[in-house]
Amino acid sequence: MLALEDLADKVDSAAHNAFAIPQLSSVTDLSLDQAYAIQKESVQRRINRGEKLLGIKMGFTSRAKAIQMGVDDLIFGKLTSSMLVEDGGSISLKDFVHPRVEPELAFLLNKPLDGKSGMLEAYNAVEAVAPAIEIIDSRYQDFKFSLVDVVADNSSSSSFVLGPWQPKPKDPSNLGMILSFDGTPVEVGSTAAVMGNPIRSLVTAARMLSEIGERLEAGQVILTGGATAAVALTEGISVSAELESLGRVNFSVNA
Ligand code: OOG
Ligand code: MG
Repeated sequence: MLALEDLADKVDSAAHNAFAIPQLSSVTDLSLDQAYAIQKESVQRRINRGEKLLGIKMGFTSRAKAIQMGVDDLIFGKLTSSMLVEDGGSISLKDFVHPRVEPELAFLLNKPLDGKSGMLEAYNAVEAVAPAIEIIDSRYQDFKFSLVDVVADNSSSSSFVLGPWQPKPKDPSNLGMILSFDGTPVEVGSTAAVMGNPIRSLVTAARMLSEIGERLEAGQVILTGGATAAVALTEGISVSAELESLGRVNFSVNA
């Protein structure tokens, strides 16, 4: 059994330097608790480099994502300041291993949420919503992993782009979303695909964090999970996500 700190170094270094590594589960047995401990250690390395914690991303909250990756347990990861790409900004593929994008609904909180919060409390804690694109990037070879591997790798968190914050809709549970490359739709879905209602993803994030003694805080951003399968990025494209009644968010990939 390798020390969890060594495994955290491994995933952190792979993410920081953009290279692929074998799955941790191919060299050692890990429990889910140990995987989250590795995630915590690796995020701590980012904080030690001066990054700020901005929020949480939820994973596998839609069937489309669970089927695509072959994992159907809900997971979370941490979002930090170095991951934020400005709306309309650009990225370079050399900073990633094999990045993919997925359209998401983001929430901004105006109060903390604990693990006992229900749907109404969670909705009331939402200050604003925004269309978002998550750029996921597994550090594992061929983008293949087991549940414990992906959790240890901060749930593939890599970058995210937020559109303009908007007042929350009365009902965010069935908003159409379109992911486009160079203006051509590549995935079409609905926020309904995210646990029937993205607010449920927020409730789940609060519950899962409370199980490890943490809490969602006011000012944090929650990415509620990809509503469609993720699509691989290629050089030189422009990527946009449009959410019904909430507008759009976009970025481009350098040629
Ligand atoms: C894991 C991250 C899943 C989502 O929105 O479902 C995720 C992965 O697919 O690599 O971010
Ligand atoms: Mg995601």
